[in-house]
Amino acid sequence: MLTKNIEEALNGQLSRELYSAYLYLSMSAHSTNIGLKGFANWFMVQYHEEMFHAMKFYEYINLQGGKVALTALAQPPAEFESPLEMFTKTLEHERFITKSINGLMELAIAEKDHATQIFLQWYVTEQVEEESNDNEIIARLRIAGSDPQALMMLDRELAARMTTIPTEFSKGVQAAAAKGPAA
Ligand code: OFO
Repeated sequence: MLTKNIEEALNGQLSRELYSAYLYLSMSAHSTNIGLKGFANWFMVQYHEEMFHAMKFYEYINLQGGKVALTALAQPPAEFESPLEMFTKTLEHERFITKSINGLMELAIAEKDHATQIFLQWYVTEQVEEESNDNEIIARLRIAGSDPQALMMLDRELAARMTTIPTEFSKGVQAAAAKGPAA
């Protein structure tokens, strides 16, 4: 069972995860548009990951007898000056999400909601990985500077990123996850 406060906070985070997906889909579209297929792939994989994050909240709210309440999503930015700007914005956004998850955890602790604390633990760990990935790519982009060859080499590396989470969300996250990674 969820308190009203927790239910509202979980729904807020569900919207933020959906916005994250929307933002990275926009970055993927921009990358395709400027001919960086590897970057486009990396952001498309990230889009799927964010949808997975969102659907885990969706499923948890339902599982606990709460009501999912969807809200309008803001329009994401569509133009970026450079790949470095995209990743700087990505890191900035992920830091915002980390703060948001931490806030949710503090609320769950204050309300003595142990189940929600356990549920959120996965996101706490995930955020460490997400920020670390972004920091690593930002460092690589800084080293590449304005060298087009170095940029294309990084583009090839990012093309290799594969989705490791299930994408059949309509079956429910748990059921889809039981089938293992998406092809
Ligand atoms: Fe990018 O971790 Fe969810 O939002």
